[in-house]
Amino acid sequence: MGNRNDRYIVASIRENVGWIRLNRPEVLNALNLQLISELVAVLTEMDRDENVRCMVITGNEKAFAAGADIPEMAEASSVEMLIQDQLAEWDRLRKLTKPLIAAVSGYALGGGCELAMACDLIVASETAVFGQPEILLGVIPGAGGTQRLTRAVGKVRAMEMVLTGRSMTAREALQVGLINRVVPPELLEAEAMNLAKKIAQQPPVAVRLAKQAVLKAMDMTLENGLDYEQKLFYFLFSTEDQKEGMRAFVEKRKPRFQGK
Ligand code: DAK
Repeated sequence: MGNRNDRYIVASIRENVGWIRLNRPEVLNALNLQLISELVAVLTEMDRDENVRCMVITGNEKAFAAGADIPEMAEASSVEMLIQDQLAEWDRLRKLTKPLIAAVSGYALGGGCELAMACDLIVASETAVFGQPEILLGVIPGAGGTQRLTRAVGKVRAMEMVLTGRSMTAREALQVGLINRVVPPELLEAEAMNLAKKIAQQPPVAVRLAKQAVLKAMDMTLENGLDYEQKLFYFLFSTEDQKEGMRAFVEKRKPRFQGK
């Protein structure tokens, strides 16, 4: 990574894992425009960095992120919101090719919950709280809350959360399939790091295509999705990592993946 001079993001790379901390604790990591733009910039940079195989976004013990910055948007007009086009920044998250893990402790509300759901996996501490309270502010979720939450937990649960603003505990979120696992707060970072390292050890081209294929399952018919998967599967037979992976199995040894 080049030199970065971010105000609200702390980023580092360890053992092929890009670690990104949202760092605006005085307002529970409220996602103002600058924070979002710094976050997207660092993720884009890590996505291109061949030393990075997986990325983790985390916050602090009290908050992953308590949503978009309310004072920043409170007096905005529709036209100002439109021209600002914050969604374009958020949309760049969808273009990332490497797996992204959200490590959530404390509040993941509104845009914070949407950010977690835009990640590929979610690890949470027992203190995590997920919710879409936008209705209480006179609006609705604006960065995927009505769509990703519904796909993750089903219509009736999403409807209740979006219509009443009620949030979910980490245990509930685990039970309904919104998140991957729950751990005590002191183990959150280690758990997220272990999961990230596990992914970082896999053959990167296959990881990239696997991510793409699973995401496509969200918006393709089964027939088109199966077709898409098959093409990617055949393509992987042109990689050295496929040869190495299968030969290593036959030779009863561990594979050494090169990312080719
Ligand atoms: N924005 C700005 N500041 C916030 C904030 C937020 N979302 N959440 C908390 N803070 C600030 C508080 O104002 C307070 O600041 P000071 O008063 O100390 O200066 C500080 O953080 C600590 O908060 P509290 O004193 O309230 O702490 P508590 O423990 O008592 O309560 C809480 C924690 C999370 C229950 C409470 O702070 C809260 O209800 N916060 C608001 C949660 C919320 O409504 N979030 C949804 C925001 S709307 C878009 C994409 C996304 C979005 C919009 C557009 N486009 C693509 C266009 C997303 C919208 C949203 O997320």
